[in-house]
Amino acid sequence: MANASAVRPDGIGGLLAIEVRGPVLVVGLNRPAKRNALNDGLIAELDACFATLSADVRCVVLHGIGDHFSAGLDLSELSERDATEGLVHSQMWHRTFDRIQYCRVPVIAALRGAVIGGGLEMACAAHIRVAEPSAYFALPEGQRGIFVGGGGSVRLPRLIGVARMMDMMLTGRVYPAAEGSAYGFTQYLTGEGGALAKALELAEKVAANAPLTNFAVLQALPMIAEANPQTGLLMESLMATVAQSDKEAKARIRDFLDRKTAKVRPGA
Ligand code: 1HE
Repeated sequence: MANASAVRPDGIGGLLAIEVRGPVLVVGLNRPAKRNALNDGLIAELDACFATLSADVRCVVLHGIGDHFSAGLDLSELSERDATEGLVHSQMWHRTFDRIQYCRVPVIAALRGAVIGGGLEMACAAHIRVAEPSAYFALPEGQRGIFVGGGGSVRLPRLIGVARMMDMMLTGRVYPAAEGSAYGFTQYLTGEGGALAKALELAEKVAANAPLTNFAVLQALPMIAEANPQTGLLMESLMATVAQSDKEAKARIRDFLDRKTAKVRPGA
């Protein structure tokens, strides 16, 4: 990272470690003593963080401070919750994780150690997931007598398929990083200790894209992919027309034609 980093002045409340690195906001889940278990306070801070992204942020990197991304739901808060409170809690998580998925800018999750339960649900709301070999993925909800409540049943099957998720929940199967990468949990697998650095490297690339292209990829592409084909094709045409008429697209294409930009080569 060439840019100097600085702690974000609002610092919110201490359960997140937030750094500004040029156009990239680096958001660390900061309860390492509790393996970044997701209590209400942490979810509230995350919600506030994503709700108040400043206009100069072009990409967010989400990671866990310590050896683990997240041990999932803070189970110590669950024991006293009745059914109505459980519903409210799940919908609170949905709102917060939606803020990640429908964020104005791309979100890249850097994963190490435990990526468990709600931690996996949170990672699934990001747009790119990078894992290092220590990362492992599990849904121990079955063993705990509960169910996913943070959007996992909506988002995870789209990445790995319903059958694999059923197996994880019924048998407690744990996927190590390499297998997880092959099966679609993550798009990148790095060397040991490399996930955050790789996420930051990717974030610099992502932040350099035309904002309208990033908007189209985050907001239009998932909708188009889920739409019926005729609706999808129309939406695609409309989005393509808007994107290519933007002055940034015209400047970038002019730069290519003038041989001012890098060619597309393998290994990029
Ligand atoms: C926790 C939690 C937690 C750790 N809630 N406190 N998630 C789980 O079922 C995963 C449960 N956690 C574990 O299996 C292990 O803690 C880990 C494999 C993640 C880490 O093991 P380790 O040996 O490094 O740490 P530890 O000694 O087990 O935990 C350190 C402390 O964190 C300890 O507290 P301490 O006060 O005794 O030091 C643990 O109690 C605490 N801790 N994980 C609360 N999850 C809305 S639907 C989503 C549903 C779910 O997410 S279900 C999955 C729940």
